[in-house]
Amino acid sequence: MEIHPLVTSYQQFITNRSNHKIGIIGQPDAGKSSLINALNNNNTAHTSVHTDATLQTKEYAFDTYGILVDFPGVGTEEVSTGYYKKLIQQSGINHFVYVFESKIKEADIELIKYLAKNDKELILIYNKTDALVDITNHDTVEELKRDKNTELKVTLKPYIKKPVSYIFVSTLTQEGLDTLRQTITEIFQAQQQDYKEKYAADDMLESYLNYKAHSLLPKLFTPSFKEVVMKKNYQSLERTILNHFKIQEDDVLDYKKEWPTIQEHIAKFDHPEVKEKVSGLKELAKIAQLLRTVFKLKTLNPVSTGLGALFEAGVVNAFPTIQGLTNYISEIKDIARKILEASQEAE
Ligand SMILES: Nc1nc2c(ncn2[C@@H]2O[C@H](COP(=O)(O)OP(=O)(O)O)[C@@H](O)[C@H]2O)c(=O)[nH]1
Ligand SMILES: [Mg+2]
Repeated sequence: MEIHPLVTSYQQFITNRSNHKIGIIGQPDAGKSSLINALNNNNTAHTSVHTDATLQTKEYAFDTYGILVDFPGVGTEEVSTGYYKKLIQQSGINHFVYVFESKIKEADIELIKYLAKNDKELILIYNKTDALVDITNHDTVEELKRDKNTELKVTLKPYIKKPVSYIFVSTLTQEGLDTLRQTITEIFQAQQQDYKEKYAADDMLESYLNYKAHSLLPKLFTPSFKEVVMKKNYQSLERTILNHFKIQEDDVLDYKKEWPTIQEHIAKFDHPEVKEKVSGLKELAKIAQLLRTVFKLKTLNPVSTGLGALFEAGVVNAFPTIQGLTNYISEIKDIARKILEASQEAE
């Protein structure tokens, strides 16, 4: 079935508020990009023999949900630790795979300290295990790995409370790749679960609808708002509102018995008795109150152009018009809510 454009827009809204990324960071030339390729079983990330080729982050789809983000190397001439911290912060990512291939360096410690302080989750990787050999041939590979873990524990003890150890991997021999793939898959599954919970949450739906109402303002209260109102050309406003909420004719027919119009809503308030009660300054105050509630506004700045023009033109009793307009918007918002509620149940 075709996905409703409003549903697509809500999905994007939730995606933007959910984590679905894992950052691959660590020492230069440690094999970060190679790991992304190995995990994906295809060659997409750019790897390099000489220096770390990545200066910016690059994203690679891991599965239908998760994205692996390739970072530059930590502690190179090109990328200062300050710039690196900024990259991490801007990414908004919470989970990181930190890749080592040699002794832990000053720059690594500084970055890990920063990550721990910012409550980021860390998976520690020791790559190129195939090259882990003792030149004097005294120690076995197992002993070398144990020493590496000891170095890790001792060095990171001041910064990370929980016990730490490496996942030993090699993109060359495939060692440890299944374990790493499994760990990453579990993180993405948890993130996807979180996405689903957010998608189904009532308060997320309300905050999306409020965001939609809010972003409708500049489209309605344009400099031509006055003309539209004076000519009672409400269809153009209706079209703007329907388009903005991505509501189609079929939707209106599905969820409403009658076709709502602004004119009809205005008529309900355009009685002489109602008119007499509100006038002048009092009217302006009422309009302001109404708009603040409907659009969740802190100030009236975004609508002042349109409203100002209305009052300059001496449109008396603008209250029924604004009331009719906002009631119409509420009705369309209700249809949008129902469409999205149906999609929440279908999830
Ligand atoms: N021996 C060995 N070399 C590797 C391994 N993984 C990557 N490399 C090599 O390390 C170099 C740097 O790899 P790259 O993925 O570009 O590292 P990045 O800078 O961390 O992204 C390349 O020449 C890779 O072929 C590994 O597991 N074993
Ligand atoms: Mg790279």
